[in-house]
Amino acid sequence: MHTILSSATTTVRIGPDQPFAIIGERINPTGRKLFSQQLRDGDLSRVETDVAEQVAGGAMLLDINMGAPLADEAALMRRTVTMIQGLTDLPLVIDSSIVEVLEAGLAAYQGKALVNSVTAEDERLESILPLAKKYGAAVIGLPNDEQEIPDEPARRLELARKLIRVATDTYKLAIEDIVIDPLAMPVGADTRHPARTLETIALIRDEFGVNMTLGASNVSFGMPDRPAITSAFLPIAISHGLTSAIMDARSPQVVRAVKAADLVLGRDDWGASWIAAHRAALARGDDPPRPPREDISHHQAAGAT
Ligand code: THG
Repeated sequence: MHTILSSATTTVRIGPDQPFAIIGERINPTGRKLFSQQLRDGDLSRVETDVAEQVAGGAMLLDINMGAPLADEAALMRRTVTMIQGLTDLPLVIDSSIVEVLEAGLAAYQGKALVNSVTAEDERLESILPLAKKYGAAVIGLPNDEQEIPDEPARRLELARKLIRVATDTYKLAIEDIVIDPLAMPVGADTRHPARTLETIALIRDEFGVNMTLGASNVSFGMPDRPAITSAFLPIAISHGLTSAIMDARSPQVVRAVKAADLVLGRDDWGASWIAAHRAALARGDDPPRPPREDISHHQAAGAT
């Protein structure tokens, strides 16, 4: 099953037999005081850097969220989508909890976008799925009811089932255009959260085989050394059936973990991408991804005694 997204010029295919789709999370004011203030002032200058850094890091799509408190989110979404489409050919994910903002983004967008997101609540399904249909977009479905996120994987599966049924039967979306978010929550809030997400991923893969995405940085939120946690979580999630993630594409550690997962799960024929990335890093003069020399001599010294 392939979810095909595009900009005016570039197509990205998401699927279990494809390289894992890295969606850059960074164009989002959550937790960024200065960026929030800039957005309230209508200043989009920071977006240019955020696009460049994520493209350089390996983003294959970009999530765009303009949810700064007290800002004109619809106007910002319209301007930002237009501006980013002049900076990069990567397809975009239009991220908002406000229907009018999603529509503003979709109206400005050239290509086939991914709408982020719709929940399993009737009123949300009724307002957002027709929009996705009207603009020929794909949509991320969150298996939560009311404002509650169910703990039980079986309940999340039930809500995913409802989402998929309503989207395909009532609104005639193609099942390929539905991407389910199994819901990733901070391990720091409850260490059982990641296991619930992983179990949900496996259940959804087994019943529907649809593409899935999640907010990978949510998992490590509030914890020290976030990249190490995300780098452990993502490859496990990928082996359970996750096919994309909204993640920090600027983190070499997290991006490498995903690329290594592609390699060992047979999604990088001959290791061609892995080796090409290594050669490109050498050509740029990047530090080689090896342990520091002191560690090596320490082990050698230990072995010698
Ligand atoms: N599912 C779906 N969409 C989503 C999420 C999800 N969109 C939003 C979010 N969750 C994913 N995006 C982010 C973006 C940033 C961070 C986490 C998730 C983040 N930012 C730093 C922080 O808040 O600490 C920023 C710190 C800084 O730069 O100063 O962690 O789950 N479908």
